[in-house]
Amino acid sequence: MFEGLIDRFSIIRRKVLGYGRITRSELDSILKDIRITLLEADVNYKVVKEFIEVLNDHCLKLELSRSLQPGDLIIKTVYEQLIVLLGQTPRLLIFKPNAITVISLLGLQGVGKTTTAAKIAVKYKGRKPLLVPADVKRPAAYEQLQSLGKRAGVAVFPLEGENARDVAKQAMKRAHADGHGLVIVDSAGRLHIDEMLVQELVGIHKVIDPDYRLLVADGMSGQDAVNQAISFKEKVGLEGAILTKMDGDARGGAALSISRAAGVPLFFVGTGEELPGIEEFHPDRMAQRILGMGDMASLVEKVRGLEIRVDEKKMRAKIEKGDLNFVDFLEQMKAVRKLGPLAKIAAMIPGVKETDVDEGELKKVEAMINSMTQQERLHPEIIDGSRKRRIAAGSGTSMQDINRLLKQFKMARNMLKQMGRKGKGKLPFPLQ
Ligand SMILES: Nc1nc2c(ncn2[C@@H]2O[C@H](COP(=O)(O)OP(=O)(O)OP(=O)(O)O)[C@@H](O)[C@H]2O)c(=O)[nH]1
Ligand SMILES: [Mg+2]
Repeated sequence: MFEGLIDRFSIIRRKVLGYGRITRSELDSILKDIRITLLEADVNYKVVKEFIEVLNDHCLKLELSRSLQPGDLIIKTVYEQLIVLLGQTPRLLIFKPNAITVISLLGLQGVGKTTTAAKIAVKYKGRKPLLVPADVKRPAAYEQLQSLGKRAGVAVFPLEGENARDVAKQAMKRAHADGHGLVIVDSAGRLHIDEMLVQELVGIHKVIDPDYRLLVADGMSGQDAVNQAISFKEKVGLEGAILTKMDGDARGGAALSISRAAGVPLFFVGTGEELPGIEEFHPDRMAQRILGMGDMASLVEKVRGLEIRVDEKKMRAKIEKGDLNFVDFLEQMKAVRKLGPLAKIAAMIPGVKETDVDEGELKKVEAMINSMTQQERLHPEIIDGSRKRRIAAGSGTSMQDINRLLKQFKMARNMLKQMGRKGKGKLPFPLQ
């Protein structure tokens, strides 16, 4: 997400932290770099102008000349102001305890409404969601929702009738009767915001009385997404927005502008075509990510969300004794893989970029371990020359690859042993 923006900010950050003294001219140069970076990321120019002015005011109040580390003060200020720009506090869905929470998803054609409806249903499956197809224009739309609902294992209200408003009305009745705690209404998209669409949405909202009217917009469409938010908010009313396709080459402009320029807070971002590809939007975490400070909180939550059950006690004892083996290693690797592509996960760790992780190399490692016998995995020290040759042939790798893997494994094992002995704090990811 936002690779270009993150790269530019990490250069700025290094430059700022490298200054021993920051006077007016250095500050001007820093602000200029930030301005250009934001404009290149397609952030609304008015938002950029205001942001730079605010930063300037705040920086002038810092006692830069007296500080031994003026760069830190600037970075902290940029971080704080970025959080404000991104909407300050995370907007989370609040569920009513003894009533149905109703979400209406609306937006233009092809932005990801139907997919997002299913993603939200999966995320809050415990609330017994009901997916409602209020898209009667396109026959395939209902089938799409139905098949997504099936994959997600959640109920989909059948499309009865030709009027979206009637479908929505019947669906609400059903939701009450069947004890659903969450209703997600997927509406039809159009190429433009026209009067028909507005009337249809207003009509649906009258019968479902939504708690959240959320605009779904394509994160890659930059300022268009912001303009859609402005129009829909004015014509239909909005509680918030969801930006999809942030896994693509979205430059960041929409996410950084929408809250300030449209007055519409961001609730979620879509990060993939698959059903788990949705994340709550946390301004502080996003600011950390943009500034290259890593995103440990998101990472920890992701790991928790997937409930990887690693027997920590057992693992810790093994590490302390230094008898970690390739079976444990493979298990860990598989557990981490469940979270998604390794590169994406690694990019949440401070100082690691998505491009730093060579998936090919990791697949090779997996192939080599798979070619070992169980005995070899449990006792890597028995792997001698002829075993190495066999493993290399079996995994389509070379002797050098095997030697490198064994050497790295030994180093990692010793390092973990030392860290484990210290006994303080948590084990490093993914063993925590
Ligand atoms: N990469 C990626 N693709 C997404 C994401 N969200 C949706 N898509 C894809 O975008 C395309 C359109 O998604 P839909 O959910 O059908 O969009 P829609 O807004 O319901 O479309 P209409 O009902 O035709 O207006 C599909 O191919 C989805 O797989 C996302 O977060 N990332
Ligand atoms: Mg749709």
